[in-house]
Amino acid sequence: MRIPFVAANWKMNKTLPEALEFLNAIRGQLPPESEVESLICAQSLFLSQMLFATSDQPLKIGAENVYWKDSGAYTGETSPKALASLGVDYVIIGHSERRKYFRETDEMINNKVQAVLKNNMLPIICVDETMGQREANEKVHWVVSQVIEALKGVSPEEAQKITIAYEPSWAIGTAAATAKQAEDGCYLIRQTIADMFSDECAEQVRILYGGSVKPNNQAELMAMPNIDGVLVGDASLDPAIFLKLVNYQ
Ligand code: G2H
Repeated sequence: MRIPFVAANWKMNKTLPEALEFLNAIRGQLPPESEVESLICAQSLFLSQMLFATSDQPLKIGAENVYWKDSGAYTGETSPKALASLGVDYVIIGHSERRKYFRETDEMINNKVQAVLKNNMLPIICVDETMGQREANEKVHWVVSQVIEALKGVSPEEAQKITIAYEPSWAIGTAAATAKQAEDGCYLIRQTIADMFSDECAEQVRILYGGSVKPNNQAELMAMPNIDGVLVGDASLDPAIFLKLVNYQ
């Protein structure tokens, strides 16, 4: 059974005091991990303090990006080995903002996926689709190829531990996809996993929808058979709204 997953992507928001104030505000109000897995992904520079502040809470802490080499002369990058040493659980990889503003390619994303798995963390791989591609009916090719490229060299045992987030960039920060549009994208991703690995593996993989998720559209999205959770940006920045999202049941 796939446990529902509510993941916050704070992006480049909040200072350390603001992050700690948020964590204090949600303390003691999170659902048990056996019912809903709750995650906050934040800027790497204060993940260690966030982990320390939530060590007794049913909350996972994740990074928003990482480099693929464990060490070396890569000034300014974040090592996956160093992230893992903090106790970080998840790393978002290939968010559309990274693909767009930082020119991340499928090959770079694949390197990062492998580095995260090698360091015993779990990747949340984002796959994107623009409105232009949707209108030109290129969605199938585009989404499928991003999944295939991201998972090159990944073993079936590793593949079943990953999470994939379907985040059509036409729905980010504006109006969400309808539940049916989101389900179509997530279904396509699950079929791709089944084709690459096996039906059993596809049954294990959690697939999230991301793009303008709010408490008022979350339940409908998460009721879809292939949507196991949500990756939430803007709405996750307010503690009261985050609590609504994780306690949606
Ligand atoms: C998509 C999403 C979180 P938002 O970027 O990854 O952000 O919920 O603000 O659309």
